[in-house]
Amino acid sequence: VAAIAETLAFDLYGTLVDPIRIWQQLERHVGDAAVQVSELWRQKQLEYTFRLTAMEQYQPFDQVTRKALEYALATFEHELAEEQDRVILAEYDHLEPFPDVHPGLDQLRDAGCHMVVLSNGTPGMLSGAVRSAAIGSYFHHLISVDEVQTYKPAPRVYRYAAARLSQPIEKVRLISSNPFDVIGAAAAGMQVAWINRSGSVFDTLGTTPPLTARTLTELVDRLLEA
Ligand code: LAC
Repeated sequence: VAAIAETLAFDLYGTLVDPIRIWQQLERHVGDAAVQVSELWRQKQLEYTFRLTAMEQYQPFDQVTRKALEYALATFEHELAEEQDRVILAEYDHLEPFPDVHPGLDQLRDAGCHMVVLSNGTPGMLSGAVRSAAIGSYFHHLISVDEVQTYKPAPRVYRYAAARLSQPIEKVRLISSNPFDVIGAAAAGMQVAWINRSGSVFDTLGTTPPLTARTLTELVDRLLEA
């Protein structure tokens, strides 16, 4: 295998593990509304992080995730008993990896990439998620924004990650499916790659990154060409 001498910082939710497929666990509680609830849950979760950052405040991601779930359920006129709520939130630490994740990470590791996770999740959420998805061994560190008490896409997050890696920021590449994360990392001076599994339109707030791939296995080819 040809060598790729890169330091890669991976986003977690939406990039390595799928936060929408949790609708399968929601279905027995909310029936047909499950997909819509899971989508609104994710949307509200991110909106709350952006708002906290704008307010220069911080609440840990597990709390933000719980509050966003309550909002999404209430919107579809569902209220769950505390125990059901707890069960669903526990499922959030067992999200499924996308099918290309294991083969992609295998190839990137074999090519010599130095890989870490950089995520909004709390340290507990990160270790739970990577353990459940069986991807922990690929990563040298699980870097949580909790260590700087502010959310992506604040530049402080990306600068902190580069400092943790003892690398100049322009030597680190953020790998994310979330355009807001890609644009934020690029604005802070990182290299980036966008994983666009669903063939979406990139956010018009920024320019589509030159390095875009549909899957992590395709990312390997793109990095070899670069
Ligand atoms: C994360 C969110 C942004 O993992 O998906 O940081």
